[in-house]
Amino acid sequence: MIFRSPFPDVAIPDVGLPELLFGDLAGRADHPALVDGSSGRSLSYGELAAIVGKVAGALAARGVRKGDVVGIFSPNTPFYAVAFHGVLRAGAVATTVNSLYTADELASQLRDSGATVLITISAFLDRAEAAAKAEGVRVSEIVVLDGAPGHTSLADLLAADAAPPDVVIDPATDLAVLPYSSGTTGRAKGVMLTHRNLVANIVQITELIEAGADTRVLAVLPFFHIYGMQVTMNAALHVGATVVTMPKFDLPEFLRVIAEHRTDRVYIAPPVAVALAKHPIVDSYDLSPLKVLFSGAAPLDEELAEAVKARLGCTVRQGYGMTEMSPVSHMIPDVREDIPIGTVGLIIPNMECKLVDPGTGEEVGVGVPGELWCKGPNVMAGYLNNRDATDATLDADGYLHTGDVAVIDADGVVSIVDRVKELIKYKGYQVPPAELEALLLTNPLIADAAVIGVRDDEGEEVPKAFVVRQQGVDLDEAAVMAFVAERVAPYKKVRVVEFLDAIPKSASGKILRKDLRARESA
Ligand code: 4UU
Repeated sequence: MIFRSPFPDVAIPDVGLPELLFGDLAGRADHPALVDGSSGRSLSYGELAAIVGKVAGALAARGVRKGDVVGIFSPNTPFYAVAFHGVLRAGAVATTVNSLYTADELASQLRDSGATVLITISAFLDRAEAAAKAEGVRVSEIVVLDGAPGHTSLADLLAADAAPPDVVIDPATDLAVLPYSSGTTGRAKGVMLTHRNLVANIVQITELIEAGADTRVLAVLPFFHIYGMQVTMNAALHVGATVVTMPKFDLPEFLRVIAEHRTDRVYIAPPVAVALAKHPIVDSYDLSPLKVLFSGAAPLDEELAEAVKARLGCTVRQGYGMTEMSPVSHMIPDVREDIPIGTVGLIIPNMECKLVDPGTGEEVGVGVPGELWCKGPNVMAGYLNNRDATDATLDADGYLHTGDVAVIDADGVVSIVDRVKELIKYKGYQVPPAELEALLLTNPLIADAAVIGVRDDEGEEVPKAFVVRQQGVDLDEAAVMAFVAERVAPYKKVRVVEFLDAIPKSASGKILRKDLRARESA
């Protein structure tokens, strides 16, 4: 049984992303596109388009060609958007890197993606330089946006006053971005998203939200992640809104920016909703500008969402998506007061879904949980250099197997009820168990290891490691946690450890995660 979007299809412009966003600035050239929430400095649409063109020209002059990969390693600022769109305008592909990554994590993404240029900021230069030197990394130039001795700065790029290169983009086949996601299994992989994928999702999303030139969007979610990149930044730029950037989440600063910059549309992940529902300082700010609080990236608890709504007097909405879908497939439209905010709403335009029983492989109907499969113009082209992972995720009919379990009701409203994939999400960030397992196995005191997600006391999903010690060694929980913490970004830390005599495995040697999960609920 195929479930189709209840909305009519929207036309997807046959253009690349730069053309969609900056091709026609009529009436918006002087309107603010981006505002730095800390300094208040702003860039108009006209200025943004002009400097994006110059950055593209300067990158081309430095040898960046169509299809080349450029890494971006920076917190959210207006210049992130400049770098991002400059790369795409040059016909190159942006691989966006998590700001919290260690030098090793950064190096693996640069190596795997084949990036030749890395754009960063001076505060991240230590990690950028260490990663660029790592074996197999091809980065030959590091651009430091705010400048650093011996490096090209954004000012240098702009000073060249170069015209953007004449590149012809084929939106259907040319890649625009290469964010990393572990998908349903294994380590992080490059997700190949074409210009068509990004453009499609932007028009699919903007069809269901009430946003325009008067809208002021708060961009605290990182632009390196597909949610921040597409939903917060690109969709907002498409409708001519103003995007107010914040480099990281800090509750008082977040509340100050909403109050002072009068942002009416704020995108968050569920942990921010917890703070908004419970923290006493929330009452000290005038949050009346806030009209729509939109949550995604992890399950939003209905009761919590209602508490935030009651406390702030705003509308709360939820969306569901995945990097591999550019990212949105389901959301609650702004105007649909009737849809429960603990659900992920309706299938967005131009998409269709199936629900498939993970045990039997049979398609299921209304009211029965099944793995969610989705198809549409926003679904990725595949994983970079990884045919096996692509084939395991995208089937011959074009359906992406999400690894999430959903239920659809008779009105077409979808709830996410479980996850059958390995992925752990800590505060909305991806923590691939395979990566932590491989890391644990590099410890000579560890004979075997498996990692799953468990709930902590606050209901937050956290990584738990099951560890088998080498015979006769002395190794405690704290030592295991410290070993991991020293080597990964803070959000990937193992937060619970249990020692076992053996990791349950199938005959073919696969970790039986469901047996480990069953131990937890027992
Ligand atoms: C339960 O997190 C994302 C995308 C987030 C997003 C998408 C559309 C936010 C707002 C929006 O409108 O991408 P990834 O690739 O980092 O993680 C994807 C996984 C999903 O497979 C699912 O397990 O994150 C989980 N997830 C959710 N789970 C994402 N959104 C939800 C949700 N409820 N609302």
